[in-house]
Amino acid sequence: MSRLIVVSNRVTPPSGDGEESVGGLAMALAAALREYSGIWFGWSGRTTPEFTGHLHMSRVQGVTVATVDLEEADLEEYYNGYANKTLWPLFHYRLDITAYDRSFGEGYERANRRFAETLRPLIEPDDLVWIHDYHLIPLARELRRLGVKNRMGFFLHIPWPAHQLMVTLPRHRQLVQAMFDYDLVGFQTDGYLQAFEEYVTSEVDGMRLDDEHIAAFGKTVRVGAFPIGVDAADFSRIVSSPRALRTYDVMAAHTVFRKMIVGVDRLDYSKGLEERFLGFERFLVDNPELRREVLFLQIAPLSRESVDAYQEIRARLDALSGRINGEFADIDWNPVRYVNKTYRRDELAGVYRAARVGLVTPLRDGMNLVAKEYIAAQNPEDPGVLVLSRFAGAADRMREALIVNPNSPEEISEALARALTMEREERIRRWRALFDRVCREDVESWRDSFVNALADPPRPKAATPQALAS
Ligand code: GDG
Repeated sequence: MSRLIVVSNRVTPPSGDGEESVGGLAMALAAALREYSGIWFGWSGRTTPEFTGHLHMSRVQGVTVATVDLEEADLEEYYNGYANKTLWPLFHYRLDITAYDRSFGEGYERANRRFAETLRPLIEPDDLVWIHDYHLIPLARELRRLGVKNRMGFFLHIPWPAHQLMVTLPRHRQLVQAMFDYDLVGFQTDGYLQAFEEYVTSEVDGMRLDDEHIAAFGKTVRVGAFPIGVDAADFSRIVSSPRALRTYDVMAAHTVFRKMIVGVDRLDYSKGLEERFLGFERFLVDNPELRREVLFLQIAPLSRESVDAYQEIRARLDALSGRINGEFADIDWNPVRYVNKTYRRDELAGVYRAARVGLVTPLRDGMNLVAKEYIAAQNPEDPGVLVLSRFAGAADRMREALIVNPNSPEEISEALARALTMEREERIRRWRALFDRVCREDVESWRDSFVNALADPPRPKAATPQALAS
């Protein structure tokens, strides 16, 4: 079996003490690398005044980890800049806060070049190279420039935006062209893959050759939808760990005579937290008889705090939760409990299990792993109900959830009322179908289907001269 080299911006292997970092990508990659011998390469999370290219090598929980420090300017222009102020908002349909700053684009190219130069000596001839996410789109191009001939795959964890949004990005063509230096490009859903195809066919005269291949810029790339999953078996196991059980008991004690609604999200404007709070407020107004029977717990660990938009949403959520509690609280009850702390994974499992409703309402989300974790953690005899945004990639394959438009407080309110009053029989029926799929389409099957496709591609039909020339 070939060695696997996984590359992602941040490298956060499991620490083994339950204190894993927050973020879907880290969760998934830690699980993916457990099975393969190989290397996980990325940014150390540290900066130096000048770039040195010095590699830090270590071995953590059976995974060889190689990291490099970046220069301070890289942090500003590449990470906080192009990645998190340009591509993240644009790909999540937030044109209004997308920054198109030329220095960000230059920093992005520079950081990708530096990653390529540092990674190059670690790559052996038979290695498969699997590059992750929007921070690193041009990495294969830079590695090819340095002579790397290995098979290289790219997986995009976030949505691919509609054509008309994509073209608002200066130098969008160069960014897309860089994707054709991969052998395989994976998206979370068929919808994102279609949006990519639409860009390529209408903007740069590319063409689809067959079910799995697209040609443009004189090259052919294999493409596919590879919906990411969670480590469902592990989640079902940790839900009965001592710490998960204790957390469950604590939550149950705090919600005697009440049902808990839970949301768990990195504090990010794409997650629809404001709209969710407004939907919950609507529910309180519309359902006076259910009002005192519920408690809404929102866990939202802080992220990307040096980006202004994240500070702004934090301030707005503080105000909104205060307003709702101010309006509805009683001497023995606060409707909203809003916390910005990070919890251990086993504690989260206990919280999910204690919640009658999992409220997952992003405005846009590549997949959303919380929806799947919530399902994995439920008690089969008395499961809760998942309320899920139609704009999460997860909604494609989780139709037994109550699907809502997160922009509509009325839809959120109605779904909450329905979830809270749903008979056990219906809850079990819906949960069973969701659970079976979450277990089948887990992180292992995601990893294996991507790596197998990368290792062993079917031969594409020959591209037409027209497509190859464009
Ligand atoms: C990106 C894409 C895609 C949250 N709070 C705590 C905590 N978390 C964990 C959750 C979950 C992960 O963070 C969040 O994953 P999501 O998938 O919901 O979202 P993103 O971080 O935006 O991930 C997303 C994903 O990549 C994978 O491809 O699904 O669409 O945006 O695992 O449990 N974990 C701990 N404490 C917390 O307080 N330990």
